[in-house]
Amino acid sequence: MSQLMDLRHIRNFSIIAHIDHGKSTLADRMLEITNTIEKRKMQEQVLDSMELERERGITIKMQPVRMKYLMDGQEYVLNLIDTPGHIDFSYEVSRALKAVEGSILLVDATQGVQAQTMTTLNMARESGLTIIPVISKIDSPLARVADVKGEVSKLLGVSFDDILEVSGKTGQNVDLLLKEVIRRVPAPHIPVGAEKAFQSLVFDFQYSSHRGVIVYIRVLSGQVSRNSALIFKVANETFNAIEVGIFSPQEVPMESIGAGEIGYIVTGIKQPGIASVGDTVAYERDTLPPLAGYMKPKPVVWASVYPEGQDDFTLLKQALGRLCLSDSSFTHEEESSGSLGRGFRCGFLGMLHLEIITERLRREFNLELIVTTPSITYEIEYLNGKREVVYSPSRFPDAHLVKTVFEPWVDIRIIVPAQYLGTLMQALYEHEAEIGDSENFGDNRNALTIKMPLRELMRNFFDEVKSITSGYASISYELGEMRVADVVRLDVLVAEEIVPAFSRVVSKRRVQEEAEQAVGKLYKVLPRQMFTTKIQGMALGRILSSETLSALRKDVTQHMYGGDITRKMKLREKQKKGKKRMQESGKVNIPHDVFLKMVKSE
Ligand SMILES: Nc1nc2c(ncn2[C@@H]2O[C@H](COP(=O)(O)OP(=O)(O)OP(=O)(O)O)[C@@H](O)[C@H]2O)c(=O)[nH]1
Ligand SMILES: [Mg+2]
Repeated sequence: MSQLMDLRHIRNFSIIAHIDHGKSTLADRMLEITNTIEKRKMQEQVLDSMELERERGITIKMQPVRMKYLMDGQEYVLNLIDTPGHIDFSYEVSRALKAVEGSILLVDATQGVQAQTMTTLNMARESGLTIIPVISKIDSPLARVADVKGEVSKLLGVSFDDILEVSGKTGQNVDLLLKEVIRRVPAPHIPVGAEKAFQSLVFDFQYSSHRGVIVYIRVLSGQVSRNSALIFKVANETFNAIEVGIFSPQEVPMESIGAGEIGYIVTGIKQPGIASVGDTVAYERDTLPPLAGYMKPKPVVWASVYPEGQDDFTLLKQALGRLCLSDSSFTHEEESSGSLGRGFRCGFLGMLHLEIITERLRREFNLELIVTTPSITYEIEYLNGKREVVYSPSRFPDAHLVKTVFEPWVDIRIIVPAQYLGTLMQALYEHEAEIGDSENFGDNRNALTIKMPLRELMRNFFDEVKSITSGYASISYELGEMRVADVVRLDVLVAEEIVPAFSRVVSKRRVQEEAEQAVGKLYKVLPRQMFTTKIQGMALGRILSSETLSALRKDVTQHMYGGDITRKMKLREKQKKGKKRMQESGKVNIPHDVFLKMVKSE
């Protein structure tokens, strides 16, 4: 039996901040100072190990890592969890916060307090964590350290002396920060009444094709070793620990891990749906009730995902099952649509999340996909009294059947420099927003609280605000209450047939404009067909806009120059496949990139 850690010498903490404020870069320096990663293996934002994280320079998934640090002759174990800053991945942050006792709240000295600074701070406070305020990027020539310290001191109600100043780039003061983590963050303590039993909270998981689900756990009490007979308390499923270990940041097997520690258990479980975040892992014989778990996040946007060829349906099903074992915030269920065949209705926590999941499907599973226009959920009260939640626009009922429609609203926080307030107000009006409190932030910036229909937030609100404020505004939001909505279904018809993938629900007052836009866009991106093709926008039983695509009589490959024969063959293959689908879906072949182009904003 290995020597278990003395709780007094363990500190568990996370780094939280607005996107890009330097969390992962600060973590790099901590890993260096503590010699956790060899110099030659070091690279920038080393904890961002996913291909997409590296390409985009953002953190998508939280990453725990264990470090050792010597202070006053005593060795401490520091478990750090680096978290993502983007709003779509807030669920990662909230889960990480339940596994630690303290958080470093990082604020970029060149940017100041931003919307996600406040959101993540509130999350940390709700979890009762000790907060260490830190100003980052103090090396930058654009750093405004004193101003930003002022903002942070006001936000937290602390004195300037309590706020640390660091640079993740040069490493300045990072050593000092580690010492402050040891001083300020409380050591873990064992919950009363559970001293002997092994209890651990699953805060994340990963999937390995050889070893099944690997659960990431925070041990609350007791200890766990390899071969222990364990149980998922909520799922009520037993398994044997194939391996237990810690993160360095790669998995390092240990004989056992004990109270106060963060580590992993290899479960060998291969089927989806058993392991879930928030579940409690305990000894099989244990009789204590499960720990308080996590709230399941509500999807914000929905989109249907279909394989380009129906032969890939099974592969897509497996791929989605696998993705659910590495991303607990993503949901999917089977559906079928006339023209697209069998596919899945998927729920995402935002547009970036949608983009990341569909990109992972393409890359990790080599799947060609059709993704329908993202939409949100509506609650319908029919004239006959029936109520139903509709989360596919093509299933949104005709107006004459409906008594009332309810839609989700969001609570938004925007931080914006005062000079942009005027133009921002105009945009808010156009997006049907209700403006609440406004707070002066010092530094000539305002923090606004706003309510808006989620439908309007999804109508490119982020990009619009970024552009009218030259990138100086930051936004965060959370789902709020349901309210009565004045919306209708807009259908797009190609050759007089509704294409369900293009249907959407729009505000009644914008239906004409939306119909024109949708038809205009499709007119631009749809290849010409063998016959004259009508493209129409229809709502409330009326055609609102129409364009006619003239006929084409040539083999498309003639347009290709370069004479690459394999490319031509491929195209011919595709055309053949397309023809097959054309018969299935009626008259018109809509290539999958047209669906993509329709989804993408201009
Ligand atoms: N000058 C300067 N630049 C920094 C510092 N820390 C980070 N950066 C830069 O800021 C950008 C974002 O850094 P990251 O460490 O990825 O930020 P992050 O908070 O982890 O970002 P997300 O995880 O996506 O929210 C990168 O271009 C870094 O090089 C710093 O101390 N000084
Ligand atoms: Mg990061």
